[in-house]
Amino acid sequence: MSKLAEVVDLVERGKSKLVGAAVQGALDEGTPATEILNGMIDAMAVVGERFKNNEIFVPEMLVAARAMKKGVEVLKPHLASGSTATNGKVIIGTVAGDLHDIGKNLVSMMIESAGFEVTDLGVDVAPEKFVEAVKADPEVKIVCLSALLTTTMPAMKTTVEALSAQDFRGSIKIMVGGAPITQAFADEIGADAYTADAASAAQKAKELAA
Ligand code: B1M
Repeated sequence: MSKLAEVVDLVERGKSKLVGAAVQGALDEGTPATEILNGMIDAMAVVGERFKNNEIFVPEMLVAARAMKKGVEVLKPHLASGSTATNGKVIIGTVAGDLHDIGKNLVSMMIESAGFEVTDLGVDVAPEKFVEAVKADPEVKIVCLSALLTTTMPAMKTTVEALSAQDFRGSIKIMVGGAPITQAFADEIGADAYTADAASAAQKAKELAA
């Protein structure tokens, strides 16, 4: 089994203690960091499919998530471009009611490495918290919202509405994303941009801040 295949297998099985060494092994074999990341993302999709089919349950999803986080820790220095540019300030969070943070953390990491200063409000973030965070720092240029559940898509809408009701709306851009989010939904709720993955989120942030 190649080291990359081992990483994928370990994430699927939630073996967080072993993943770090396997990721390092894959890097040592010359596997590009993005390929390893994509392998781990695919592993999480497999985990999600098994959950949907009732083959595994929430605890198994949780350990797989922990394993992926361990892998990303080792990968992080190899993914970040180390850009020293200062493109501005970004606030990011997962919307109210939603505890998924792996995708949000990847978006945060990629945007940071694209030269932004990122404040991560965490998960289950109420609309008012996003509003307060922007009010507290007039230099914020972009607010990034992540949602992984169809049931928390309305919270994303409410958050965009809360931000749009503020005087500062004209000076910030709102970016949205997450597995159930689409361009059509982003348009419907009045977000400025939707991107499907972390790398394109970083690219879009640069465009919006230019
Ligand atoms: Co949950 N979960 N989960 N879960 N979970 C999903 C999302 C699900 C699709 C699984 C399934 O049924 N197939 C399903 C949602 C179904 C739906 O809404 N239609 C689901 C469910 C149902 C639930 C619970 C309700 C289960 C329960 O309790 N009965 C529960 C809800 C808890 C809550 O949030 N209130 C729950 C709980 C959990 C855990 C806590 C156990 C764990 C999360 C741990 C954590 O994040 N720390 C978990 C996990 C791990 C998953 C799956 C398996 C993996 C998610 C993940 O990390 N993927 C997931 C299945 C799946 O996604 N196929 C599933 C990897 C990650 C890199 O991808 O987050 O999509 P993702 O991010 C991508 C893009 O979406 C994008 O960039 C990333 C890639 O580059 N992106 C953005 C994300 N945010 C962005 C923002 C942007 C731009 C792009 O701009 C701002």
